[in-house]
Amino acid sequence: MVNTTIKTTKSQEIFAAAQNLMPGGVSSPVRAFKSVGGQPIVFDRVQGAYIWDVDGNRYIDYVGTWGPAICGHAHPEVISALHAALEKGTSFGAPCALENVLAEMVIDAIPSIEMVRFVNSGTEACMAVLRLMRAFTGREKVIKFEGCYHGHADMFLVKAGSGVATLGLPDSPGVPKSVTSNTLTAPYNDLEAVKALFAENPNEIAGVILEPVVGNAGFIPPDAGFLEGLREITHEYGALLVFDEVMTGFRIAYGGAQEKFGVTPDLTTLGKIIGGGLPVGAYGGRRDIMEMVAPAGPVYQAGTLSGNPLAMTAGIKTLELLQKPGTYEYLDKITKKLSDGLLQIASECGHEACGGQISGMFGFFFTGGKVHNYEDAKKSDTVKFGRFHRGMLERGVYLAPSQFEAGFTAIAHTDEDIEQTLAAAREVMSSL
Ligand code: HOZ
Repeated sequence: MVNTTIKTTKSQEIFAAAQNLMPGGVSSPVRAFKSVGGQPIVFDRVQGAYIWDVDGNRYIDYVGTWGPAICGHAHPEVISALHAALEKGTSFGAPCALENVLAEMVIDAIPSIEMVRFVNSGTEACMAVLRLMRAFTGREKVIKFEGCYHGHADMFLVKAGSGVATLGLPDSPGVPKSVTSNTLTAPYNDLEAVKALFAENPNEIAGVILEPVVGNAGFIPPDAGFLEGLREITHEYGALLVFDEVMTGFRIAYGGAQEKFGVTPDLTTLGKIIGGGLPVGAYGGRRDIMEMVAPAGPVYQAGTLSGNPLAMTAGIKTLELLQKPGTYEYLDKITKKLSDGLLQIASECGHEACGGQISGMFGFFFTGGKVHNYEDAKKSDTVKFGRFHRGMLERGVYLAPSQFEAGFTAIAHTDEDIEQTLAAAREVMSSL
């Protein structure tokens, strides 16, 4: 039996002070632990598969800074490349040769990308891609899926996942109806609903954007034929298909979901892993569409820190590390062991649960059956999840503090880490 009382005095002091300084004490909502209860822990340092809090407690980490830490935190090769880059300055606001290197790596890896534009976050990438979809097609409406999250830009805050789902927020105040009136929504994995929207809005829909594997409503994979069906429908109606691979890019396969499932969209958004832990996003796709982006074309989009040498360096080194043979097989092996183990333990302890994984992305819900969409995900027992989350934290395992976020493993996780995690899960689940 492990010691389940952890001392978090310093975390509590720092978080209490933060409440007066920043809304909710945080820089991004989910990390405030609102939906799992209790106080968030405040981190001091990270290394490999582990994080340490300000009170000196160590946790096995399955958030991985929400995905980028796929090689493990603070990988020595990434840190050393960053040290060297730092000596040459942090931002040029002008062309930098490192942009070419990362651009070539992205173009080589992601089937849909013939040209790419770097930005500073996934939100920025999705904002820009929507403008481009509309400009290219001359149409204003766009279809997104319930529970999918494409950043916090106004037009995507409709039935959104991630923090919006975690906090159970209605569509956000401050978002004008006129902006979201062109955002149409359908349940994920429901091709008939998508067909109906196209039939009801002839020649008005610019395209369909989705997380090809949902990570922002919990982990929800596409049903067989769903992505292929979207490709056919968008072709039929002269609309664009956009994969938001901010989470899945370089995560579920080196070439993302489009490589894994063999479905090539017209445009793709990226983030997280391609920045190696520094702020980065990107969008790219067919050359004829991307050539509409300024200054090659008239669709405006810009950014002072875009393509900065530090982010490019961390991204390049991270992708180089991921190219080592066996990376994705290893991620798949340890994550399957974790995911299967959690489901097995839940079943043995008498809890209804379902879930799964693809390579180093996983999730589970406290509900029976199978989760196909956000409505199914909402049936999960979130109170039970909150108690599970707290129990795991007390046993040195850091999971995403929300039922509606996927988990992530890293090549730094060992078999022993997984076994310790499962031992902790058995203790917690047997006492829920
Ligand atoms: N919205 C991101 C997760 N899907 C990040 C949350 C955070 O950093 O708190």
